[in-house]
Amino acid sequence: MSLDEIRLKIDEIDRELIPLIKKRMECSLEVARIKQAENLPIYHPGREQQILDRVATAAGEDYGVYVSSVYRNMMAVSRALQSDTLFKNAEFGEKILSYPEDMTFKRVICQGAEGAFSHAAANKMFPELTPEFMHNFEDVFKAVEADESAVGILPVENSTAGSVNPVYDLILKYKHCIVKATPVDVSQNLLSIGLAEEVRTVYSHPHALKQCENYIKQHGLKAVEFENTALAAKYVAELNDPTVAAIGSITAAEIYGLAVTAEKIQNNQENITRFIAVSKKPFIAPDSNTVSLAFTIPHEKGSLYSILGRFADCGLNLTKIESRPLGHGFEYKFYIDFSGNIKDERTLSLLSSLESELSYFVFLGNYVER
Ligand code: PRE
Repeated sequence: MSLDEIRLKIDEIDRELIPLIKKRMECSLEVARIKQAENLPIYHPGREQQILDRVATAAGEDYGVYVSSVYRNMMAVSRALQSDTLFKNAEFGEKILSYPEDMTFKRVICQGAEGAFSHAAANKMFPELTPEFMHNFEDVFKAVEADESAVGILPVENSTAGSVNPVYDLILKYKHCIVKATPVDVSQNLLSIGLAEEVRTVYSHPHALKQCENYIKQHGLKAVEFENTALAAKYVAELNDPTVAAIGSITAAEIYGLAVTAEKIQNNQENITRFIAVSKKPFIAPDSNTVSLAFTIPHEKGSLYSILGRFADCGLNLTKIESRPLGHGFEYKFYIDFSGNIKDERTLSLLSSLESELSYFVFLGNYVER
């Protein structure tokens, strides 16, 4: 048989399959109506396993695993169809669409000290406000929790050092609304009172030390972790010892009276940190372009795959996926960002469905990222 002939045969088989798939979907919707009336969950893992075992046996050794893969997908689609059609959570959509489009903050809160990269992020996102500094990340969340007019600035990811896991854990703990995000160019510099050649020890935040690992190794320096780049600069200025330096921003050098003895010492010259702004009260700007969510999924084969597939089916581009341990066994909460706006009907419908299907689902925000 030629390629064209085989393809004709496939087309013919597909023509036969479609009415059967549609018939199966109609049955699935009937099941959903019963489940809705009896308040039963959409997902029935026991029933799915029964079907997967049966079809694998029926398809035989050569095709069993492939046929069960087709069915695994088909049942994920069947669940999506059920929730899109019947379980659409109007309450969730109405709540999100009722959020205001803007908000005026009176305070902006960062972690660290003046001259920290959070300071630059705060100036970029809220230039009209003078930042206040907290000792650690959790204090930023607590300050936002206590004051609705305060917005908190937090680093979430660096292009060299990766995710800032403690911040992801706090996002999931406090569930504040993410209202803005921005990338900040991070140039690390050697800051001291003397010459670069005199330096033997460097103090900085663990991420900054990691970003400058090559420089530290090449110059045989002793690296000491400090809470924050700006606080390290402040400490080094107080020590007044030319053998000790901080790694941080040029602004930190200016603020604490240190000399910039070596510039741009980070391994990767394109070193960027992504910062977010969090608020206790939500707002969604009309031109928002990023959505953040957190959820848990059933501890079942293929469940992450099928959830992520739903985003792909809606044409949504995931820009971040992070998993954080739940604290018992190896179960995780997933945090995701994707490009989009919840005013898009398909996006809102997908989120509404997931909200009603998943046992834990948190909408963290839809905001402008630039
Ligand atoms: C179906 C879909 C979802 C359930 O998780 C199990 C099976 C299926 O498509 O076969 C149907 C259904 O909802 C059910 O049998 O409870």
